[in-house]
Amino acid sequence: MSGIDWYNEFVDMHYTPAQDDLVVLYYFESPEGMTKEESAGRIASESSTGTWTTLTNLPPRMESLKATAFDIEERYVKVAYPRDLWEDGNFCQLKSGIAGNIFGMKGVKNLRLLDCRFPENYIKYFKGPILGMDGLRKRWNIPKRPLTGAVPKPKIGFSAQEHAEIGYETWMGGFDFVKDDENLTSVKFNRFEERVRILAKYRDKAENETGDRKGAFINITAETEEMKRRASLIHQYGFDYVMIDAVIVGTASLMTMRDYLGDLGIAIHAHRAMHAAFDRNPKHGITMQFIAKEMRLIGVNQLHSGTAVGKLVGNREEVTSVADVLREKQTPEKEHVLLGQDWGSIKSAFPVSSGGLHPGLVPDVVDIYGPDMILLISGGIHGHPKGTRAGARASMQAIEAVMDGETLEEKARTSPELRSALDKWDRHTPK
Ligand code: CAP
Ligand code: MG
Repeated sequence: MSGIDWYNEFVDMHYTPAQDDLVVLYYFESPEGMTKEESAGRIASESSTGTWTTLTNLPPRMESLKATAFDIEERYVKVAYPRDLWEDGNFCQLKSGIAGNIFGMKGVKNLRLLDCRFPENYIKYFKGPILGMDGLRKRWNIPKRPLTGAVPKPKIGFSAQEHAEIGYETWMGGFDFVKDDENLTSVKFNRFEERVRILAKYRDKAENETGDRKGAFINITAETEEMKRRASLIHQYGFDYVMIDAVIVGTASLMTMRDYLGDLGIAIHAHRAMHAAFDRNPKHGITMQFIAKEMRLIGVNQLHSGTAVGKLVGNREEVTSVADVLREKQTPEKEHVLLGQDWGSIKSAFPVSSGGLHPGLVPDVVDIYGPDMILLISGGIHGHPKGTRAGARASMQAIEAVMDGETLEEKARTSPELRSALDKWDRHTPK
């Protein structure tokens, strides 16, 4: 090493990743006056064993722990990280490395973590989902069609009793699940304990009247010990799902909850609120597919992944990439988007499509995802001219049409609730 810095020692275009290297794909832009190689060297260095200046008396081990930027193509760089850099089973430490200081370096104008490919001897330390998609379909006896749910809307403001009554109407309209919204936890006018108790009462009523199993994604988001208490109450009332705002509670808390809930046989519905704070900008931040990879490894059973046609950002390519990460045994490689990933024994997870949907958009969403998904239609049922139960019925009629290869117009001839929904929204794509 000579001179003031040694970043160039973290770049080797002839390097071939070892079998058990972790490989990360980044998008980056160099600042004025800096070459791609100089930026790439800084990314590899700062996320592994480097620092800003040359050092003296380093132990020989240091050389074997260095990351290597080995494939720089325009604004994309692949960096290989030796497996020994990473603590077994500690996803927090991984993010501190590959998603830590480097985002603030002056050596990049923009930086986006696109994807990370994990070797088998890294993923084997993670539990993954307690049940895969097949296991959940079996548990709920819903072999083929999308599983359905809705949030009482407006998202917050109802009392526990009012919330549960809307939930009952949702279940009676044929939906499988009633979901809390991301910012509904335990507030003065809707205490958690009361909501669980009353929802259980209406669930039992709906099950008795329909003969179908009915469930709920009740939001336990809070400090971790409190989440455990709320999960235990949910278990006590016979529910076998919880909802967690997974990005907000964070990696450490989610890992704790995966362990705790796994022992209770409870599945996790992961809401992704706050993801757009860092995955929306195409030039800087962290992609939703990387977040999805983390969530599947840790072990959520389903994760919001967008609609492409609804009210929130996320185009078709992003939505299908996230779905591939969650569902496939082998996630395919997509240049500059996804690194291939063999998931070994990690079970699959359902993508959740939600946000601005209504019966008229069901064909589009099923066309994008196929039927292996959780379909959440909330404003799109409560805004139905004949109310929640009719709105849920209209959505189920739209799903039936798609599963039977019928157009919505054909189906609407014998489905008055669908007809009313199409008369109000047609194929409207909300902004
Ligand atoms: C949808 C929703 C969901 C969003 C989250 C909302 O309600 O409940 O939180 O879908 O976005 O609060 O907007 P609507 P994403 O069906 O009434 O729009 O799924 O993209 O994470
Ligand atoms: Mg919501």
